[in-house]
Amino acid sequence: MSATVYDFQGLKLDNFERLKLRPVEGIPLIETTADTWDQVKTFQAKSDDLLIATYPRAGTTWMQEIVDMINNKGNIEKCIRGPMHDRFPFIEIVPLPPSPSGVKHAEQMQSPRIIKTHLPFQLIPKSFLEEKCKIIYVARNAKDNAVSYYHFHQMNRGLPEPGTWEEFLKKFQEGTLCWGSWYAHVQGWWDAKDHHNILYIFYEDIKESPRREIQRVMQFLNADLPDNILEKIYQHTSFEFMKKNPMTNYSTIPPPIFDHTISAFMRKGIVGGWKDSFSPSQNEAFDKDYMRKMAKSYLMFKWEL
Ligand code: PPS
Repeated sequence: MSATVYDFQGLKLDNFERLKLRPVEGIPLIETTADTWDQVKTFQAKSDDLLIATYPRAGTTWMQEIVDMINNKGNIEKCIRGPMHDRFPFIEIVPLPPSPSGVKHAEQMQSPRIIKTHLPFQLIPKSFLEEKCKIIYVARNAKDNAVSYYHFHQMNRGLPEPGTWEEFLKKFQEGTLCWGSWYAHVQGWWDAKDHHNILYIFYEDIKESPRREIQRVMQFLNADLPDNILEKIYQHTSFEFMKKNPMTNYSTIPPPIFDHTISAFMRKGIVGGWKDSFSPSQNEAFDKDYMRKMAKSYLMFKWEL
């Protein structure tokens, strides 16, 4: 029997192997990122670039859509001009050809650019800081973040095999997953926010009070928009709407890369969903380890709403 051959952007793909990780300055990254690291490191940001940074699965897509809606003053037609991966260069990513690398994509794009990254603070191209670019960092509680990342590994062949949930959780705690340790990531960006132009936002806070947090983002972007536009942004960026919207739900990336039948990119979009995945003993051990790793941190997360 012949293997399924998928057509992706004109490319015939079969037997697409999962990508491997390779450390860059001690952080495990996708091997194609590691291969092209010099280009990422020396990327030249412009002062009107906005960088959206997150640990993977912390709410990047949500924030991207919120920012795009703010920049376009609530004009939905403008925001559905293309899928996420076309509208926002993902700076360290090297997708399959013919898509350009994140760096090339950004270079080809007109300003003002909104750029996505999952890099820990110490690895972002220094030009973002030299140019004093605005940066929005979204953080999500470790348990929901880990569960979401696990399901994402299952459906995304651009990442290594996740193994069982038990095995995956261990790797999450050890910091050996792609983009490294969640603990160091959220803390590194937290420490950096007092020295750079960074708005630090929590996924749980957006969930709890989306209008309030959208207003914080508006303020940060110096966007003074009336209440009816705020309402439109709120509606358009709700989980239900974004899950249905092909420009935000990544349905434009088909198998063999994203297999939405295994898990949807827009999966549950809730706070506290981790309770269905963590066994009582996993939860106890995780909490103990968390206390140890975060003992000196002032970061406080909401684990449920
Ligand atoms: S990625 O792949 O790293 O860019 O993923 P990212 O966008 O950071 O995170 C995906 C998770 O965010 C949820 N999401 C939302 N939650 C609530 N409201 C809205 N509008 C929204 N948009 C995205 C998405 O469902 C993923 O979380 P889980 O828990 O897996 O559902």
